[in-house]
Amino acid sequence: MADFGNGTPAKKLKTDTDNECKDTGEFLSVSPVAGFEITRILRDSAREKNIFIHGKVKDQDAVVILEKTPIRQDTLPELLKSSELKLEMRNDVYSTYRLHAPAHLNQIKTTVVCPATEKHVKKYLHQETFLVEESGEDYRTITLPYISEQSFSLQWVYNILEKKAEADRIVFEDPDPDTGFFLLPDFKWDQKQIEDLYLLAIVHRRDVKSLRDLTSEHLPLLANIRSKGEDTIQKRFGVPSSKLRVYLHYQPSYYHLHIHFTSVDYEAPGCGVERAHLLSDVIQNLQADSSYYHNRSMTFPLRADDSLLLKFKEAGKL
Ligand code: M7G
Repeated sequence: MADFGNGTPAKKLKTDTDNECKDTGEFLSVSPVAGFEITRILRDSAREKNIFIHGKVKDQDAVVILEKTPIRQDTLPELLKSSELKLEMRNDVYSTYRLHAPAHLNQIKTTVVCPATEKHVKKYLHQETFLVEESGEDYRTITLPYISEQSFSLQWVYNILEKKAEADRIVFEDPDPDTGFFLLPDFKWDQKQIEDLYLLAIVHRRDVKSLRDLTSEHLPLLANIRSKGEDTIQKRFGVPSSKLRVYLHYQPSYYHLHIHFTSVDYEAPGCGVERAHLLSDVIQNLQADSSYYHNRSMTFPLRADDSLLLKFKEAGKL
C-alpha cells in the first residue's frame, strides 16, 4: 500500500481477485434516470452531500437518491496530478479552487426505487420524529397486526436468498437452514473504500421477523452470524472485529431477520441508540433471559406520518 508521508498507509479496498479497486458495472445504453421527471425534493443534506428526489419515470412513481462518494485515499495521487484547477480566490497564504477531477474519479452513487410505493416516498421524506415506547403487549396488539398488513415487500430479500438477484455480490454463504445466512454488501455501500463499509447478514430462516421474535432458541444462529461474519470481513476486507459495529434495527424497515455490519468509523444512518441494538448485547440478554425481547418495553423512533405512529396514538399510547 502507498504511504502518503504522514505514516498512515492509504486505505483502499482489498478484493479477493486482486488488490485494485475496480468498477464492476457496465455503462448502460439506456439510463433509468434520463427520463426521470422531478416532482419534489424529499430531503437533501449539504453536510451528507446527498439528495432524495421523488419523481416519475414513464408515469411510474420513482425515488432517486444521489450521493457524492467519499474521496478515496488510494486515488489521491492521480486526483491531484490529473485534475484541472480553477482559482476562486487568493489572500495571503490562503487560496481556494474548483478542482475538475477526471470523470472516473468524480462519480455520484445513484439509487433508484421504481416503481416506488407511497411508503417508500414517506421513508425518504424529511419528517419530524417521535419516540414511541412499545411494551410486549403493545407489540402483539398494535405493531404485529400493522406489520402483517402494511410492511414493505420482502421480495428483494427472497431474491437474494434464492440467488435471483445480487448473487455475484455474495461475500459469504452458510447454507445451514437453521443457523445459515448470506453476507453481502448493503446497497448503501459502493465498496470503493472501507471507511464506510456496510454489509448485511440475511438469515435463511423466514420465520423470524425482528428482534422481538428472538429467544434463546436463536442463540446458535446469532453466534454463527457474529463469528463467521466477523471472520469473513477480517479475511476479505482486512477489517478486524474491533472496527465493526454489528447490530439489529428495531423497528426494521424489512421484517425478515438481518444484521448490519458497519465500520465504526462510519456514522451509518440508523446507528443511533434509539434504533440500533448491538448484536453482542442481544446475545447476552437472550443468554440471561430467553423471553427478554418478548417481554421488555422497546423504544424506537417513528416519523410524523408513519401509520404505526397513528395506531399508537389511537390506542392512547402517545
Ligand atoms: P432495515 O433495518 O430493515 O431498515 O435494514 P433501514 O432500511 O431503515 O435501515 C435494511 C437494510 O437493507 C438497509 O441497510 C438497506 O440499505 C438495505 N437494503 C435495502 N434494499 C431494498 C436492499 C437491496 O435491494 N439490496 C441490498 N443489498 N441491500 C438492501
